[in-house]
Amino acid sequence: MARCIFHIDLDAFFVSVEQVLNPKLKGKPVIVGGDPERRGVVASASYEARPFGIHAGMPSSKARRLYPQAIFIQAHFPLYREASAKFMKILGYFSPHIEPLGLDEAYLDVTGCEEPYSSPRQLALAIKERINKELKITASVGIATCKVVAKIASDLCKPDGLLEIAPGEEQAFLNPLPIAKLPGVGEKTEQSLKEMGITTIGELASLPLDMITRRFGATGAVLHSYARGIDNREVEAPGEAKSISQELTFAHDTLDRDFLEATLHSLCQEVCQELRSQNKRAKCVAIKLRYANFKTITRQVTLQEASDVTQVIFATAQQLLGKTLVKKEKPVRLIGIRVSSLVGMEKQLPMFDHMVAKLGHLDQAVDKIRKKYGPTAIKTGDDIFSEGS
Ligand code: TTP
Ligand code: MG
Repeated sequence: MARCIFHIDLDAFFVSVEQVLNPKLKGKPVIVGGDPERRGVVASASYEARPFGIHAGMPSSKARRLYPQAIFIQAHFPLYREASAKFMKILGYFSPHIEPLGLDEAYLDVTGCEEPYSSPRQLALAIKERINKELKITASVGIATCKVVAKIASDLCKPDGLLEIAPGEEQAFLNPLPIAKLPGVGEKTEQSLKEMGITTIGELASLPLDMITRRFGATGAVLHSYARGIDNREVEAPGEAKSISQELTFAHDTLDRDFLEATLHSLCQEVCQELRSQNKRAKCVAIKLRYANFKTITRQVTLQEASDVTQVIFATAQQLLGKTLVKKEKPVRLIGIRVSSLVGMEKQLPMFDHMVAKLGHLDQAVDKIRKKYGPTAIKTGDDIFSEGS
């Protein structure tokens, strides 16, 4: 059965909270952010300010130059946190499967949860109405069979929108959109894709996979898959995960060992980054392979000591892959990694191994940079090797 995923995002969140407290600000060009005099940046701009080219991340001084009449307000984070908690609580009334992303957005898996509503659309309207009634803030909702398409849909229908992409319509919906609309495509990737003559998501989707992986490594394979409307990621509450997994189906079956390892490395990076963001370590590492004939196997191993270090998890997964490939020489159509038996930081053993401790620090630095500048902002030696090969 096709899944039904909602992506819900509050409109101009910080500004909207300020407008609830001070209704005189409604319908006006309002900017919440740092002081224009003190090199501050725009955090949130009302929709009235956006036609003037004002957007989040822009220096407040530039925003003031573009629109001197705009009303500038300093951010009040405790208020936004309070509104965010209420928002998440409302979502919890409609589905137990919530994955919050930041303060003002969340994925909801509502597969089979429509009762008593007649359709996902009616359910989404009920959620929007409840948010509006309780918070006095409008929300936009994207509905699709997977996360990435739902997220793009909510972005496109803002503000106060609702956009449903029917099962099977994903590719037609994505095709004409500019490449920058694809989550994971930051400014640098957009520029590189443009240099390859790719400006729309459809153009990326129709490009041979190996052209993308040669240029962007395994991250490119994930973007290529998203561009085709394929995203198997589950909606998962961060605190509840019993396991964390990532997998990728290739457009063409492959026997290329280097390519499989490079993909596995990229998947390990994503999984370990998620582990670290949840302050967890894993004791169990498993790989999954699906062959061209759809036969699927998993191989797993228990670590001596739980870890969240990318190099440790990858080295383990690589060994499992090596052992599996020795026995079977069949083309592979899917590769995946899963870590389980998760333990919290409180159960962590002291890190005696100096080398592992160093790798842990390296991971933390990489996480910070990726969080700030996007998944392709920094590459490790393995990524660069896989791009060049
Ligand atoms: P967004 O949902 O990206 O932006 P928004 O809610 O202001 O506007 P939209 O209608 O397009 O959803 O981010 C949510 C809040 O997070 C935003 O109100 C302020 C904060 N934020 C920052 O502090 N800095 C940023 O660069 C961004 C993008 C958001
Ligand atoms: Mg928002």
